Amino acid sequence: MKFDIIASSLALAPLVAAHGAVTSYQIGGKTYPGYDGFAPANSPSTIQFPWPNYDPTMTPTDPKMRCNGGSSAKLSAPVQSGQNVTAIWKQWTHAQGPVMVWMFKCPGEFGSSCTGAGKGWFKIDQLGLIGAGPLNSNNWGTALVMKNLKWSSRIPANLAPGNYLIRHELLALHQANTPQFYAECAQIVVSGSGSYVPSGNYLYSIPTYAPMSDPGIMVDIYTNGASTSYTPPGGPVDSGLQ
Ligand SMILES: *[C@@H]1O[C@H](CO)[C@@H](O)[C@H](O)[C@H]1NC(C)=O
Ligand SMILES: [Cu+2]
Repeated sequence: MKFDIIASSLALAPLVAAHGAVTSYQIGGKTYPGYDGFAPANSPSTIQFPWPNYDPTMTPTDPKMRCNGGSSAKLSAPVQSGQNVTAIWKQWTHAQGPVMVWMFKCPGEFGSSCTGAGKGWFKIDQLGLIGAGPLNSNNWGTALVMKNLKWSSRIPANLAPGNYLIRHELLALHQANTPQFYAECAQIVVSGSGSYVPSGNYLYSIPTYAPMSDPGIMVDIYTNGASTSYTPPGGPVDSGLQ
């Protein structure tokens, strides 16, 4: 009987095999379930924006680029500045490409007034090549996600308190010049006594924070396999964040 159950659950999810999505979060010792796109439509309320499936977004201009399709969540999670947010993936299968973690400060409440629209996204964390790589190796941020199925980022200690979206983005580069973006968003309420929010050149709209032609997006990791240099698209983390 056990075999029957395994076989039928595999049969129901034939497209799941090659991709992935953030499926839960750990914050301050608590686990917050994410949305499960493969669950029944009455999936419980989550801190995460709903998303339809594990499929990649293939171009940075696609509206799905922002949060894999969703635009708000029913719940939010509290986090103190300086504390970590850990994203968990049920599965992840690509070992080449950067991990980028972004935040967006809501002008006010969550919901329709905080969908992540506008030039308000900034990075808090990213990892492209580990050490010297090279490009055709498994020395990449996403290889650590494949190994650990999680990614932990510190909410900057000096970040101004408020309602924020946090967006975990994996950019898979295993197909030459065919980038695959995987991004999910969640709602977090940051507390603390900081007052810093990145501005100017550190702020981006999603979509489209970089063009398809960006050298961090349009990459052939095989032809240039020995290269030891790679710059993730969307600029650096603001060094004013502490
Ligand atoms: C918190 O996140 C930082 C990266 O921002 C990481 O270096 C550190 O190991 C994380 N701490 C924990 C306890 O996971
Ligand atoms: Cu995939």
